[in-house]
Amino acid sequence: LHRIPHPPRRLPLLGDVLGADRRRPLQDSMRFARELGPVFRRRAFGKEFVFVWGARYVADLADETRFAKHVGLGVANLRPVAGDGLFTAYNHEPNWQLAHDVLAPGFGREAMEGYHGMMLAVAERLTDHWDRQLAAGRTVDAPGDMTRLTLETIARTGFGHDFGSFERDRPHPFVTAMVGTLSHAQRLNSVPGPLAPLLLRAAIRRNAADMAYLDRTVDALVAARRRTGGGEGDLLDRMLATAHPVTGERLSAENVRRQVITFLVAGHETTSGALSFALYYLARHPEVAARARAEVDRVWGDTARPRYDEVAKLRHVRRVLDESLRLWPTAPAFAREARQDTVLAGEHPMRRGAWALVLTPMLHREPEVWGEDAERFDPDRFEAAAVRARPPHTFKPFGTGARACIGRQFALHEATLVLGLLLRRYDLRIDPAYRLSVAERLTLMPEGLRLRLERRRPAA
Ligand code: MNH
Repeated sequence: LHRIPHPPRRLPLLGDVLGADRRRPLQDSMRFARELGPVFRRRAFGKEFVFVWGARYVADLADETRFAKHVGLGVANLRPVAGDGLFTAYNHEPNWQLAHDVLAPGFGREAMEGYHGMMLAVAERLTDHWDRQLAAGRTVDAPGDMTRLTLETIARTGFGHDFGSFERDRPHPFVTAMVGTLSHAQRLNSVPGPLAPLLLRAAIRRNAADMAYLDRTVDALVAARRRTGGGEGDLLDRMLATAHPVTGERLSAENVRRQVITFLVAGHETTSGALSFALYYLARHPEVAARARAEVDRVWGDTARPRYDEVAKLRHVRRVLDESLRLWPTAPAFAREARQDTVLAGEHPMRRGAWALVLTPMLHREPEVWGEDAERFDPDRFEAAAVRARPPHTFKPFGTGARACIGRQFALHEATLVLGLLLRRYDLRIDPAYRLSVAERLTLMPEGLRLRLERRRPAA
């Protein structure tokens, strides 16, 4: 450990928190990364945290035989909310494998095809909403509306539920409570553990109320399904009724509750951010938007409702999305722990259980991989030939290994579909004075991003 660089100014008790931006810990770590290099450490409240972003080291951490997911920091702080749900489960908890095996088919091709029509219906609620804003001469709140869209999509496809997000002026209370618990989990890392009850008394009380609200929402949703019987084989049906293909075991009622919260949160917050950043870059780079739009026109033509298999054909739109996720991977870090005593990249000895945090936005800016112009937005980096030329494990917005994102295809399908529909229908204009500001609540979101729309052509 002593060979790993750390910031020069260290306080006896507080460590490296001096000058730290407690509201933006990720961007703060990115600053340290640029100063200190591909592996560095920060101390906070007597604990030492190791950060890794150099491509060589991340590739080594991706070796599943020697490393595994570590449930720590922000993820661990979500345990009271998401318990042993898929995202927050410890590797050794039997409920992880059980739920993974039961729910994985819910993200297979057949299931995805079944979601497509519902995704399209929700996207049309978005364009109806945007048409009304446009007619009223108003700009649109891009992150707010992307959150409306993605929450309705996961609620509808996963749970047959409608939050009515587009019929509300303010975010649904579920969203407010969720953002509350995510922000709280992040804030817990910025105070010394033992002092948290004292320093965050009011916040802890508010968090308890937020968690209770999430629980109540989910319990009502599950009770309704138990009353009315099956949906159409959606995630909730699988959670309630599907037995493990080998052991025949089912998820317990308490575990179902944790999974529903997990999917409602994990299933919309990061996709909303990804869509919002993509809209930001499209509005900032009209030439990129024009090229993507030309592709939509060519591939979809005037088809009002593109079919499932027509979405993946939007290759350039997908590259816009990938490039946005490169610069701002909306789940911006993941932790890896050593399964046994080992040496990271032949350099840094790690004991069994020792862990490091991968800083994805910095991995995605690693000059040796992405070039000296890594800060520049350029979807062509995801041309097939360029992708093939890059070493593996250099683009990791969905994490890695057995615990990587189960909703990856779901998110990519939904986001590509929606970007295609929006590009085809509107010109996106951004206030030239807007400067990208990235808000953090464990996940990333562009802050204060408003777009002015222009209708491109009459309704298809
Ligand atoms: Mn998702 C895990 C990013 C969309 C459900 N997700 C992860 C991880 C990352 C991630 C990174 C791994 C975290 C870790 O190693 O600690 N997820 C994303 C991003 C998007 C996303 C960037 C959108 C863009 N995720 C979705 C969607 C769903 C979903 C959509 C559900 C419908 N994600 C999950 C679940 C896990 C996860 C569940 C935990 C999987 C596991 O550990 O088995």
